[in-house]
Amino acid sequence: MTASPSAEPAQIVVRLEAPFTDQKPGTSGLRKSSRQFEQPHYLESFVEAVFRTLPGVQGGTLVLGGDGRYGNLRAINVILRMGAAHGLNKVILTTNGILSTPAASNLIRKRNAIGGIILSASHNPGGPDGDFGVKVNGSNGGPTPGSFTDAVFECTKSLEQYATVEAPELTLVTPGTHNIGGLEVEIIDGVDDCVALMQQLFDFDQISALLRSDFPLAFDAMHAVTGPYAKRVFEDLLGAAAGSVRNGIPLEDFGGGHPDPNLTYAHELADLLLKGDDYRFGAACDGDGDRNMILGNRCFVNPSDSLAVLTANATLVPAYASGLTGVARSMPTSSAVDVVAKTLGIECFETPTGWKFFGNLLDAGRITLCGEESFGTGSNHVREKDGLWAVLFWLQILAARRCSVADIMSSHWQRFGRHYYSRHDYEAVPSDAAHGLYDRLEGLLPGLVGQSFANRNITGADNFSYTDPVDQSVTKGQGLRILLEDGSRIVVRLSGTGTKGATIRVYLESYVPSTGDLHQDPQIALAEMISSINSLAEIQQRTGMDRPTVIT
Ligand code: VG1
Ligand code: CO
Repeated sequence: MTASPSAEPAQIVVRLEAPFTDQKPGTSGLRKSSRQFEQPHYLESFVEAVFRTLPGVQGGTLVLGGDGRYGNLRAINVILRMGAAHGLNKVILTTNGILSTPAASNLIRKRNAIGGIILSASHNPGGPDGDFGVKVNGSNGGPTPGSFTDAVFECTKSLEQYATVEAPELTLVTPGTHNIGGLEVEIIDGVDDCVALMQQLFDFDQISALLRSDFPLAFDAMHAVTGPYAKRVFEDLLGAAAGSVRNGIPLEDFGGGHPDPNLTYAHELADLLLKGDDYRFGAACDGDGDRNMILGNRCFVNPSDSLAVLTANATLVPAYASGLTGVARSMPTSSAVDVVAKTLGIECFETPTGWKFFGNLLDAGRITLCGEESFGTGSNHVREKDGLWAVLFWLQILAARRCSVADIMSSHWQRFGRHYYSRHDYEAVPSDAAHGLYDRLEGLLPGLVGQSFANRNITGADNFSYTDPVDQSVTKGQGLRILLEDGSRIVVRLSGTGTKGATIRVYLESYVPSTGDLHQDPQIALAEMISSINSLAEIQQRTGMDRPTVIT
């Protein structure tokens, strides 16, 4: 441990020539290109607004880290200096500034911090030509609510100056304690606390017995944040073969890849599992470690189904052995989990897209598990989705049931029926074209009820609005829904995380009961709905794209 001398550093007030007007956070924090973040004072403006808005900064403890992308260490040092100027008492950092989003959530809770700042643009590419992002979490460990991000945005729009101090750069290579004036900077190993939490939740001996049997697994960290965590957990502690964790060293540009664990961007892993027979289990996580993709031999697990399977099998995990209080899913996520919740006799909530909407339900003890179709699953152990946790949950189920991933899916559908589901993403669409398409479709909605669509009647069409059951706050305009008479539905949304043009997301869902055909290709099962929404929304004409960028 080293303690640097703590002479009171000089306070500096920097005046802005003009405020920034574009610092509105999206679905998950402020996300912009690295170049935008490199403009003089850009990061500082947002951080100043955060420090002025977040309760408890004076004398408080803050957790700080990121997914290791280009700009991470620079941003950490900027925030440390500004934190010192704003009277923070302590900042908890992790070695090399590497901290996954769920690990940050855990640290905030464990160390009674006022919150955390996570430097990540999640699954967006990194590097000088990629994206950077800043997420702010509150004292419960979860993403701050819309009321907070709105207040931060308002503050940035009229910001005249920010405060910082002079201090030498920290390199964060080794654990230790430093001081910047009255601010204590504690650097810890970020993996330890996360591993300890996982060991409390899961039966590591049972999973280890599985992994030490004939059960080769491949985990793809995509050169992003989960590498060090995954190596410790899967290889060092659970006994998976050395090399099971692939692309395990975090790189500033994620090795040039797109750290989004789906069939398109994690195709190397997908090919290993879906086209070959060397592995029984495969998983990948995203840039900041909160997403997960689960694969079995010749089997892709749709994330909506994954949430349903975890719910149905939760009592196999020690932490959930006594059952779940309730579950929640985001609106575009399929209703597969609803059917399980009904069978279990527990509450099931439908929230808007984004993890922040689960926070109140988790804090109030109304739900134990929650998830989104976008490869996010989590529980009340933290207040973020948690990629590694989801992988361990699946391994625990496999260790207890000793069957293949494909068997688990088949038996699940035989019991609950199958929700055929797919998401079609049209990325980097010119903003005007995307908004034109969306606005036109919204305008059509009132006239759609009673009309025929994909050989079914439309029974409802609206823009989803949510009333939080805990604090009664209302969130409107969360996505266009077209509901069909047989429970099928189509949802159209514009992404709130993209940085290039606009991304249109089309979500398709259709239920087949356990007596129906359970083993179709979802693109075929949903084909009629796909072509109907394409023509109704004029997707091809308006985007100029003849197929989606990503199909899940
Ligand atoms: C996307 C997903 C959403 C998720 C969000 C943040 O948002 O659809 O489900 O919560 O990313 O995840 P959007 O607005 O682009 O559809 V992460 O891993 O980027 O923090
Ligand atoms: Co993420």
